Amino acid sequence: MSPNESELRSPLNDFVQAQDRGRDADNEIKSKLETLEVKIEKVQAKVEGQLQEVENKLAEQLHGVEAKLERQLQEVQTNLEGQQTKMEAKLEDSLLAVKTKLEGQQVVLTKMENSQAKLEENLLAVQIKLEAQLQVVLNQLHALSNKIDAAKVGVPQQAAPASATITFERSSFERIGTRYFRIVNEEVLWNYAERRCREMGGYLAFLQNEEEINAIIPKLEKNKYYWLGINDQENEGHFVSVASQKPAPFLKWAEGEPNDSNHKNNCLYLYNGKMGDGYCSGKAFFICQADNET
Ligand SMILES: [Ca+2]
Ligand SMILES: [Ca+2]
Repeated sequence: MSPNESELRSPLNDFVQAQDRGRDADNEIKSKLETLEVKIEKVQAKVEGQLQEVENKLAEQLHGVEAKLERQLQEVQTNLEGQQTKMEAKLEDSLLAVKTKLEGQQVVLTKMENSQAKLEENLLAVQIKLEAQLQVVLNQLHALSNKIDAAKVGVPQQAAPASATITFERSSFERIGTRYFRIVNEEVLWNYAERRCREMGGYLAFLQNEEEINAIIPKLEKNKYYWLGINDQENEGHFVSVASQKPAPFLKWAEGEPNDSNHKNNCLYLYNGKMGDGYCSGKAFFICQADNET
């Protein structure tokens, strides 16, 4: 080997050695890198595992919260429904109680009305009986007076004329205008007034024209209702005279009348010179007439 050669060999060797060393270093780095990679993979797997765990836990908790909320909602709903049912039941009870109470009051009212009607009927019967008795006594007195008169003038006794009763009854009516009337200042139902006039031998009166109204007004009390013998009980709006059974030929309505209030105004009254339809079950004074012309 030439010195040159040996001189050259040394650096070459150095180079080769250096190269070997470099290779070793490379291998080492590579191996370290591989180890690192494995470590990273492990960490990654671990992190992924933990993440999954956290996710699962969260999902579980969420589920739990949802279920709890649903339960609470259900509870609230059940509670509300219960309260509603309770309130409904309570309301129904109260309504029923009120209804029962009202019905009870109605029964009492009906009973009272019935007993009042009965009482009025009894009173009417007694009054009619007394009036009939009075009539008999008056007739006897009248006959007796005739007898006395006949005895006084010395003529033979005559039986009292058959018309004596009528004559007497007529005498209780007064001439107002061209006809005979009797004004009774006693407040009674329309039916009763109608009956009373017939008991007296007349009819519940009707006024034929303006002159008769003008003639009778001074005999009547102001602001008082007087029943007249006209009604539309048979046929609504068709006012018929109870004396003649004919349609009323003359009507002088007050303002707003006739209004058939509540479909129950069927009996005619006179009030301050004008007429109106009133409740037959109301009470008023009344006027009788002796004839049945109208
Ligand atoms: Ca009517
Ligand atoms: Ca009326």
